[in-house]
Amino acid sequence: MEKANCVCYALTVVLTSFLLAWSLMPQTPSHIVMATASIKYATTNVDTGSASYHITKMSSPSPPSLDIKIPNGSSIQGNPSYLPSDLTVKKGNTVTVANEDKSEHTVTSGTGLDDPNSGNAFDTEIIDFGGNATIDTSNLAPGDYPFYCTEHDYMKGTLKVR
Ligand SMILES: [Cu+2]
Repeated sequence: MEKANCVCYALTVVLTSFLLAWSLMPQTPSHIVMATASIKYATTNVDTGSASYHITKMSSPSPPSLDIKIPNGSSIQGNPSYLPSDLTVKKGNTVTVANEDKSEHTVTSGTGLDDPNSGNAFDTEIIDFGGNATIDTSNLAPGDYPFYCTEHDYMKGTLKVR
């Protein structure tokens, strides 16, 4: 047999086998295939709908703020001192402190000037009017850390590391 004829014969065998296999397969009318497809599609939509509902529920709360603001007027006793005064963070988070008052302030760990452990956990030291400071919590053991301002020790808050 010539080479060309040989190739032609092989192709014919393959094609015939394919057609034979196809004809032996149970035939499904195309409208049933399409109906099944749309049922599957509808089911998928229902699933996707419920999945995206859960995703929306999980992602909708805004991430907790890691900022402490010292608002204008905070040096006056009785005014809000730290906003928030009670902040929960994850160990490793960095807390940013913004002093928006017209006085100098600190965020110093401890219960007050008479606390012997004052400033041991963290201490921003003096933050100038309009200035910022950060508190790195990566070296803090999980727990509640009261803090205060060394310039105005009635300014108090709690940093909760989890
Ligand atoms: Cu202060």
